[in-house]
This record gives sequence, C-alpha cells and structure tokens, in this order.
Amino acid sequence: MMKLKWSDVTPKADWLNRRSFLAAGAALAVAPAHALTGKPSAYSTDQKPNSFEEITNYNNFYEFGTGKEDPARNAGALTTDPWTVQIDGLVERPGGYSVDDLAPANALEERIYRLRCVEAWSMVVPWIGVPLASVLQKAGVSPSAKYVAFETLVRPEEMPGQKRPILDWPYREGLRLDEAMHPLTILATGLYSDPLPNQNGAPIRLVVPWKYGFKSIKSIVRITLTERQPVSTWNALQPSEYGFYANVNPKVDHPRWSQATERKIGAGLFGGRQETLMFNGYGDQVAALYAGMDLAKNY
Ligand SMILES: Nc1nc2c(c(=O)[nH]1)N[C@H]1C(S)=C(S)[C@@H](COP(=O)(O)O)O[C@H]1N2
Ligand SMILES: [Mo]
Repeated sequence: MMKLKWSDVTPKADWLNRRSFLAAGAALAVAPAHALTGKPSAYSTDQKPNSFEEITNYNNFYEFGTGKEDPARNAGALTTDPWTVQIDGLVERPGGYSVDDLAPANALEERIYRLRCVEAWSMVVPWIGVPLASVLQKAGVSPSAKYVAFETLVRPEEMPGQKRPILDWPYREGLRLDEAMHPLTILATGLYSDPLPNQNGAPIRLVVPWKYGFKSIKSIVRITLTERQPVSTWNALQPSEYGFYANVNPKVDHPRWSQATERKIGAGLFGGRQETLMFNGYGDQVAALYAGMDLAKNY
C-alpha cells in the first residue's frame, strides 16, 4: 500500500475542526469547554501530530508525581481559574496579568512543534498560544534586562507531588532575553482545539521547541525579568547532567545515556528509534543565537 503523509490527506482546516465537530456531535450532554482556534503559522512542522490521547497520558509534571501516568491521574483537581501571572523585575508595567490579558483569543496561533525530552523520547504537539515576545512587550522590558525567569504554582493541597521534596519547589526555569524574544518561543494555552489540559501545564505554559522539554515550564504564575542568569530547577539539582541552555544536541550525550537518537511516542514497539536533530531540527532559525559559543561546554 502506498504511504500517504497525514498532510496529503487531511487539509489543515478540516483537521482543526475535527475535534470540536466530534465533540459537538458525540454528546451534547458532555458540553465541551470553549473551543480554541489558532491561526496557522509558518513555524509549524508538517509532521503528523501525536494523538490527543498520547499527548495527555504520557507526561512529565513532577508536581503531580514522577510516573508518566501520574499527571493524567492527579492533575484534574488543579484549580486553573482564577489564575494570575505576576510579571515583575526589570519591566515598565509590573503587576498581575490574567491569562486572557496575555493570550487573548484573537491573538492565538497554532504551532505544531516537535517536543524532545532530555530522557530521549519525543512527540509532535499541536499547541495553541502566543509568542512570548508579545507578552513581554505588554509588560515593557527595561533596557537593563538580560534574562527571563519563570516559576510554577506552589499549591501542595492540589499538587500532591509537592508534599514531598522531589524537587526544590517551585519548579523554576529561565531563558536568555534573546531566546525568550525569539519568534519560535511561545506561551501555550491550548492543545489541538481544547484549552490546555491540566497535565500539560494549564492554564499557561512555556514552549521552547529547540530545547529539551524540561525548559518548557508548566502552570506559570510568575515571570521575572532579571539582569543575572536565573536559577533553573534541573540545572541547580544536577548541573553535570542538566545545563542552563539545554539545547537539543545529538553530539552532547547525557552522562548516563546517548542523545543521538530518540523514541517517538506512538511509533510502537517495532517503530524503531529516530535520529535526534541539532536544535531539534530548528537550527536554521536558532543557530545564530549561539554563534561562537562552545555548545559542549554550554550544554
Ligand atoms: N512545572 C513543571 N514543568 C515541567 C515539568 C515539571 O515536572 N514541572 N516537566 C518538564 C519536562 S521534563 C517535560 S519533557 C515537559 C513535558 O511536557 P508535556 O507533559 O506537556 O509533554 O514539561 C516540562 N515542564
Ligand atoms: Mo523532559
């Protein structure tokens, strides 16, 4: 049988509508949460996205447990509305911003990105969100700012993993300002045409597709513009294994495993491994950010 690519058989608009159509037709009793639409983007990959079921049942979100199925099991209880993101530090308009302020419906874009976890598995995810640059512009970046720091919610009553010292809570991440302003960097509020499921970082999470997944911090409550390189959770915990940059790099192995290949979730037992690409395949867009840097030292 001839192999057709997903993009050959499914016009993007049809595919976008499919989920809400199915939801509407399937059962009016199960009222779907308001559907989201994101404008198609040239930054999206043509690769076939993983299924909604795969993306929402195989997760890393240690606030809800360390098992891949723990977030799907435990994150449902998280209250994500109301939600305020505090933007502070070296900004002109510090304060509390709502998710609608930061990612209004008319600004949403669809970004189908590869996601490569440092543990050497990967997926393709159709996010909906807005460029982080648009959010930072709302707060007004002061000229002295050089980095952006992010923090996840701390609420052990609803995040059972936080009752144990698995990580130094809150989960923290950071980017250099030019990485944060890069057009590929988004804050996501949706997945397919659904509001972001809790296990994927509701109501708003970072997505930096050329970096290992741990940089893409979930359920963000604070964004701080700083002059100094901020703390990032995994780097602070184990600096010899997890760098601040964490750019996907098949030539720099993790001390305990190779980063040359990856296991694509959903490929099946006999699907085989695929080669990991430099900057997760986004080198044309981002390599210039690291010109002249030794990427083996700055891993
Ligand atoms: N707050 C928080 N953010 C997090 C994590 C986490 O444990 N806590 N895990 C990270 C890791 S290791 C990965 S691979 C991605 C996984 O995102 P996904 O579950 O939506 O695929 O989320 C990242 N963001
Ligand atoms: Mo990860």
